[in-house]
Amino acid sequence: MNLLSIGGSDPSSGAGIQSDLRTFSTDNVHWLTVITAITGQNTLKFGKVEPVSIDILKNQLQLVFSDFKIDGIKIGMVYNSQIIKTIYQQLKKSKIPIIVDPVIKSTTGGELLKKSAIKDYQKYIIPLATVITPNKYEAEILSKTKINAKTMPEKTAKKIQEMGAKNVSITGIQTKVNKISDFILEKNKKYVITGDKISKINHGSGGNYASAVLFSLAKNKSIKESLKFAKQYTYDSIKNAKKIGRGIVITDINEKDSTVTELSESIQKFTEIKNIYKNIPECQTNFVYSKEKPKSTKEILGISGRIVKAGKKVIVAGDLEYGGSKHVATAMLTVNKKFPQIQSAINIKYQNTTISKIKKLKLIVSRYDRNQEPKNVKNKGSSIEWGIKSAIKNLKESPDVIFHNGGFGKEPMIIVFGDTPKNILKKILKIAG
Ligand code: PXL
Repeated sequence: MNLLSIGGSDPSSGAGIQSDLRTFSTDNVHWLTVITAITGQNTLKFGKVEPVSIDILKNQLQLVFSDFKIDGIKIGMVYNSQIIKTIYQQLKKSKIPIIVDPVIKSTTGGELLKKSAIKDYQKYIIPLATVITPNKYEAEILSKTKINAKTMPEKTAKKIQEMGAKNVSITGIQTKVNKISDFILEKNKKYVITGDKISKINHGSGGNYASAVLFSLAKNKSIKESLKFAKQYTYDSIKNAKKIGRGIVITDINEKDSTVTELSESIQKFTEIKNIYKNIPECQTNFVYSKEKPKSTKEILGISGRIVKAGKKVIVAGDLEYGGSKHVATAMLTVNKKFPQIQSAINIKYQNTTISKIKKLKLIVSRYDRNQEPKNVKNKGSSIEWGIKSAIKNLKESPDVIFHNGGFGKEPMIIVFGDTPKNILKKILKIAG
């Protein structure tokens, strides 16, 4: 996926464009960049700022937009009114998610948005936002209201929303000791996301938060899911912050593969479903998840062993590995070629009661008949690919479930498909929970 970061250059690489380039590289994200200003700074102090000329700003925007398919945009430092208006002209008709990270002052005190440009920022940049992510200080400046230490900043968020931002997340509201909360105002709902506080003055956390929101939204996750994901991501980046220079620490991204994190969480939850052991087939269960557009089963994450039954308990035998599953991964890969949004699958025991539930729930279900399998397919060992292909041949929408009733010496099987492991869990809870 291609994400575009519009912002300033920070030679310490703690924030700005350079910081974004360090995020989500293990998740196949290619960052495109449009530089608005060059700053001189280190971890001790802020030096000078030089905005780029409008001519080169326009040229960067035009060449980036005329070539690449862009899945989402983050706007950071914009500095002055001319830059603001130029960005607005380019983005005003955009349909992809835009995260606006209001960058006003650096932790070391540098001015990143000119006072004279605040009005134009409100008029042109804020309305572009799918989500705007000010901290408490930035929210106060943009809304010209003070946030009371005790109450949640609903009024402030509402003011920013009235300026045109679709969704507002005001971060870093201290509510309890050792806890830090974000106040969120969506179109018709408000809520608070609270997490543990780490008291570390750092360089980079605000930008990390905004790019994580963008990454998640560009993957079609909901606003709430994306903000929760970003909060955890930011927490990890602060926890992992490093003293690179002689001044404040620079946040660091744990290069934990998010595919691994998501799948292992869902496997854990799967094993905790009540009586789930009744759904484990003789050949055991595998649960797979892949990044976008896998080329082979080697690019699909699965359990190198299986999820196995041990009495009435279910345990995970083996580790998560790319290429860890053969059968379920092949089934997923085959579906993915026709329906690219399907990136996850699990196999469960065939039971008539399960099939009846699936049919009642009006899920999209298809089947294949192993007795129809041509001999050359069997000999080649490509039964699953053949079966799944024949099951989806006439489908117009992506399948939730594909099953077969078995064959000579072959156990019947149900495979559940979804875009993410979480989505699969939801289906499993309905049909087998
Ligand atoms: O984190 C805000 C930020 C964004 N962009 C640039 C910065 C800073 C903070 O210092 O320098 C270029």
